[in-house]
Amino acid sequence: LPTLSLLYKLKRIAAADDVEPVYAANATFNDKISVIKQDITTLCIDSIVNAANNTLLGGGGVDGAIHRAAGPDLYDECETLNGCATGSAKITDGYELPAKKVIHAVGPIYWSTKREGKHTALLSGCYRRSLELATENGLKSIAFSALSTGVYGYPSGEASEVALDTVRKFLEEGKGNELERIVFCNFLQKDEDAYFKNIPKYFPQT
Ligand code: AR6
Repeated sequence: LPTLSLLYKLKRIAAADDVEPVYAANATFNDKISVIKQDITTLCIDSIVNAANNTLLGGGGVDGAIHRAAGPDLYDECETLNGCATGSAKITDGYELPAKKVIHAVGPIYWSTKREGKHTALLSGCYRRSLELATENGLKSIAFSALSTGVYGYPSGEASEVALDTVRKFLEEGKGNELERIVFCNFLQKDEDAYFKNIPKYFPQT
């Protein structure tokens, strides 16, 4: 997968006058980041992050695709987990997936949580808890689906900023040193576009 440093060379990512960086450029961090548009179930990686719901028992969208590709053993393990709170995540094996582990994150439903002013903290919590689970389990790579941006209605631009900011802070805090690769795996063009627009703010070019 191309790293961010390579993507900067290959593509023109956002106009310099379009965004103000909120962090200083750091080549080490940029070399850990990839942005791709792909079916996440095909990734041969240590962990993929599923956009699950509170039951952790499957559903539509990326959740359905992951359960179909992983096979019935994934459902059986999920049944033992007693669900998961919104804004948090739990980890399972990957079973028939090429990914070793699946991290099931429960993103917020945008409009209802926005009314309470909790949408940003809940989405950020999903990214942070997923990163913690990856490092606690000795995993070196993680690929995030665009959590909450499907049926849960979180706008792609806003969601990408929460994701990028949370990952950047985690790395700045020195908590992600063991993580070699963090992938933002998009399925739709609008989500990939949102990442390419916002990346220079959080991971500026050196
Ligand atoms: N690979 C990567 N990304 C995908 C794939 C795939 N195979 N399929 C869809 N996406 P959604 P949510 C993208 O709706 O909004 C489920 O029923 C999709 O384009 O899957 O968090 C759960 O059980 C979008 O960008 O999740 C919950 O009930 C992103 O994945 C509910 O949906 C997330 O869209 C969760 O809603």
